[in-house]
Amino acid sequence: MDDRTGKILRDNLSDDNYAKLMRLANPKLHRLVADAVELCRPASVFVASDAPEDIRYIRSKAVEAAEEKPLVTPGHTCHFDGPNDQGRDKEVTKYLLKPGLDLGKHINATDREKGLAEVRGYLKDSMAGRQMIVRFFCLGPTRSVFAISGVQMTDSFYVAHSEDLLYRPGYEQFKALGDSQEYLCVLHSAGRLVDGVSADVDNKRIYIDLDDEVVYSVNTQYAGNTVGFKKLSLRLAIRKADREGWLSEHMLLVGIRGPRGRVTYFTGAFPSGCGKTSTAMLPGETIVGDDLAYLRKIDGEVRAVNVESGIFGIIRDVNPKDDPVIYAALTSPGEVVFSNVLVKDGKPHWEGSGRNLPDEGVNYSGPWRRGKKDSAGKDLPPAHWNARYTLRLAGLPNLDPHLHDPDGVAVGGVIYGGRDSDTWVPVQQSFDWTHGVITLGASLESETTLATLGQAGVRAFQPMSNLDFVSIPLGRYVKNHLDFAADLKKPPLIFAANYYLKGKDGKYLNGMTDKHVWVKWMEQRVHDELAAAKTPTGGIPLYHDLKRLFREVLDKDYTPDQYSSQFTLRVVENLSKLDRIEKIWRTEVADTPEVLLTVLAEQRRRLEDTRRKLGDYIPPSEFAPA
Ligand code: OXD
Ligand code: MN
Repeated sequence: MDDRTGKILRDNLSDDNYAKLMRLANPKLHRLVADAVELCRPASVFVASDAPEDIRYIRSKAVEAAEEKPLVTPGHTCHFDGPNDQGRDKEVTKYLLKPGLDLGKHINATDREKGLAEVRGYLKDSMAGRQMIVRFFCLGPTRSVFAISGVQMTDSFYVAHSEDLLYRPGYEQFKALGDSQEYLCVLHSAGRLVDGVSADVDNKRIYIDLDDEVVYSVNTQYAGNTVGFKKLSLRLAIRKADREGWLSEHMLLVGIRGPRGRVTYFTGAFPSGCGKTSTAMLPGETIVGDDLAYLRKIDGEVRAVNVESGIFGIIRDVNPKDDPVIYAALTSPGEVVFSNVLVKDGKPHWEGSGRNLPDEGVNYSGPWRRGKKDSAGKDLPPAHWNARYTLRLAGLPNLDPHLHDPDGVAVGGVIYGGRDSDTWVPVQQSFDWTHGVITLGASLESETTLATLGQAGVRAFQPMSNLDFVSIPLGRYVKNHLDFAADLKKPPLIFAANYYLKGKDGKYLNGMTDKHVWVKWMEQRVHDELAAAKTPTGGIPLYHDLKRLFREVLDKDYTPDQYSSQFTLRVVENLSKLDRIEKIWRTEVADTPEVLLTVLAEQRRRLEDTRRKLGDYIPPSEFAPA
């Protein structure tokens, strides 16, 4: 350690905390902590090991500092973010790039020197009077080829506590790997607080320095902007995966039970707020993860792990009928942090819970009663659309036994899905890996939700549901997917799901629980047990298979009319979608792989030929089993 670093650390850390840091023999880490101390000037520094007393300390400080308020159910607390800090802020989330580097139009970036000066300017003295917490985590199972270490420095006990629920402890791993590891680093300050809430949200910045692999986040508390190992390190992991030949994805990981006790694993990429967690939590199935997955090829198979070990989920519409397992976890004693819900008499409330909402209480806007308006004069909802819960996977009755398996689980299928009211059928399977990556993954669109700030309900390009986090040129990102499994004897099958298709009357054509039938169909397709009808865009289920599955899975009748309206091929909408997607890949992305345009052109030709023969809207009965 150089003299200057040593002096800063000795002057600012108590003996105990200094010793904990020094046990990690990594000079770069010591410099990073010293730099953060010098920049942010905290009153003290707490270095957290994996010891239960350190974790308990953080949990109790989150309450003592009033960042979380205890609720009546033991273990439950509630945190509020400010009214303008209720979702990921894409506008102010940027990559810092050296001159000459360009990630293309779809990726938000700024000049490195300028950006560093700006964000470090906001971080200067930001922790005055507060404690800086230094925490270590392991992304992916420990002692695994998938594992990546991470260190977070933050002045928010809420952030540090949430991370404890969401990630595997990493101090011991960090110690074991010492100087022989690459790791990710996040520096966060909530900035000036008024009533426990970040006050300077206009100066919110989330900047990702691709050079030093450091993420800076300031003047915000919303976990999507501050819990560094969620979306912030996803961006750095995508670069690492690109260098090393694996994939870092915005994907759930779920085990689906098939006939004769078989379990088949699926990854699923859905944009935020589009059914990802509820797919991972389907009753009777097993959850490995609900948000982030690393995928590697091992011994000729695609294997995947959950980067995390907890859930930061959208609470809206969690009710005993649609999400029984989560609902039970949210209403029983146990460690849960609620955020931006309505609190009345120490109990959390949210929309779509199946219970009546009270007419008054406290929410992110302060005391609330029905009819309260926001600054634009609009009715303030009781709980925010993006209100959340944070909990550990451990303890959930449906937890998959392989969550911490160092080899991960073998992936049988990949699902892409967005919020699409008018184009894709509820479920379809691509013809092969390349066709799936291009026409399903790279062609994904989704209507925006309030998981990010801005207008909801606008159709947006969302390749692999990962556009917000891609940190390499987009063409290269897709090429990595094309190359990844194309050389495997049996690559995972690729499917698309659309839970949000509407009929002519504007009503959803499916119930929330129908997704369970689609994944059961996929499971049997992976094992070649069911036929599919071949349409110009992919394979779709046959009526009699769905009729059986609706009865078996949901104990529901499924009529030929339902099948026909849900699985009618909407040629007009599919062609318009191709126009939009082709235009983007042709004109807005500089390094689009040639094969992507060829495969889209083939899809167009198939759609146009079929349209000439069968018209604009083609019922599924017109398509023969392949
Ligand atoms: C999330 C998100 O919180 O994608 O998972 O916003
Ligand atoms: Mn997500």
